[in-house]
Amino acid sequence: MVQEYGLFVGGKWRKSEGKRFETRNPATSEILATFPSATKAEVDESAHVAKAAFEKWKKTPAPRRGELMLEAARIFRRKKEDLARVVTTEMGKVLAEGRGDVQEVIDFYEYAAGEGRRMFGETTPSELPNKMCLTVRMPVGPVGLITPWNFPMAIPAWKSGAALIAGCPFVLKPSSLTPLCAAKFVEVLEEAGFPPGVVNMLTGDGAVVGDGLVAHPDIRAISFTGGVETGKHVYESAAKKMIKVGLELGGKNPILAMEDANIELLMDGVMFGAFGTAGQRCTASSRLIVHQKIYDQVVDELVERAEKLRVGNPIDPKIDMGPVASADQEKKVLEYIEIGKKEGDKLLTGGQKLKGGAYDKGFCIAPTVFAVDRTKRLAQEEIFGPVLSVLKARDFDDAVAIANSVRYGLSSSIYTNDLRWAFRAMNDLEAGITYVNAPTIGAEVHLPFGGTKETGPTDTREAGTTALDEFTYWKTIYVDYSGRLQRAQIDTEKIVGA
Ligand code: UN1
Repeated sequence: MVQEYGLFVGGKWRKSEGKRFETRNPATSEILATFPSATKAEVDESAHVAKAAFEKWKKTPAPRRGELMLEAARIFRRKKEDLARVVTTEMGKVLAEGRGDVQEVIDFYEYAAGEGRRMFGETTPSELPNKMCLTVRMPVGPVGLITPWNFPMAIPAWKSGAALIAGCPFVLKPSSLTPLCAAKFVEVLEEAGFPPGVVNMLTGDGAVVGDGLVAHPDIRAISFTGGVETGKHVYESAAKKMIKVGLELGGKNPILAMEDANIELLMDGVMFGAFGTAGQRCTASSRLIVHQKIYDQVVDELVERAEKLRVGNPIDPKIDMGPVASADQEKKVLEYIEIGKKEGDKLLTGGQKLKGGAYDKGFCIAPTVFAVDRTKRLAQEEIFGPVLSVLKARDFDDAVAIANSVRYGLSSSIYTNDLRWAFRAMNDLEAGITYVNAPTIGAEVHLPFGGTKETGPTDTREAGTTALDEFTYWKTIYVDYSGRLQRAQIDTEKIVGA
């Protein structure tokens, strides 16, 4: 019996008037559960419910909000293994990475809970006597969270954790490829005991639920992670309504390999960065920019390593890389492989869908490496699959020029033991994140996560204390306890006691 889920609105799972859709295991095609496509009326209702809940939630002291989040973190910890299996089964990343996804939820909820006892503002002297000035963060109101399928629990946790501690009820709209992960996530929040209406989840079409939330007058901020084209659309619609919008829109993240790099370390990093989560990360290492002096050696080792990766059902602990997430995703990646071939890029290994036996039921693509020229589409466009483009650089400056030649700017990395190159890279790479001697993935929850250029035009940052900026505005407060009218900029001669 396939489980049929409803919508989570106002603290209850409820039926929907909308059509149902299935979610499947991308390794086996097995149907895992069915979900409703919420209707416009249901979007309206959830926004109203969130708005009603806002009045109480914003008045709940932030440390109390944090206690509920700590309770949720405890439940996530207890259920970690089961939840990790849901991530692996529905999304297709290997189990170790599924566990990582859930661990990121625990880490961020614990971290954000603590923010309830900090959430620091500033106090500063007034220019007038017997007057004080301070700044406090205020919650913007109910918010909409639109999340992708590649980190199906971690990204909802980053967004919801920041919203909750800030005092904002939310309506989560998860990707239609991973609604089961989102439902399991919401079930934990339900068990933790958040007040009705603070946590809401609607599954369904982007055009109805996503657009509906962005446009709804009660929704006061949107946080979106996904592709650039959808991100532009969200940005435009949010601008029409003049609300806050946080965007995290992908990358074409480079690893720079300098001539003195530790090759063994580099190879370990490239394998994890490029082929972990089958390359389906905004932070995937999708370009390897190699100094000409070590280029041939690096390419040989890369091909050897890529060919050793065991691809298959990610629930099997012997497997290194799972399938891509869906038939559409597979089609898109295979199209890019064809584009590479047509544009004359040199296919070094992989380049095809894996077929035969169990492979015929899933969407496995061989780990693929192309030698690519810097202007080609495979060197410029985000593929979101197990396809790595290798580029040859003349020297450090050339490597940086290649790295910065794309429209994205999320993560970046350099492998070198020379301090000069390491520090210059930290300055010169146009990206929200730079790693030294580590691949482009590995973000920790207490540091800001986000990018520049088309990755993050709103300059918002998830995780870290910066996460609060997405869901709060600053209020500046002046308290005059002098008992008389004091005029800033005008009463300049007044001195205490005068
Ligand atoms: C993403 O790539 O979509 O280390 C998010 C990282 C992860 C999060 C990645 N924790 O970069």
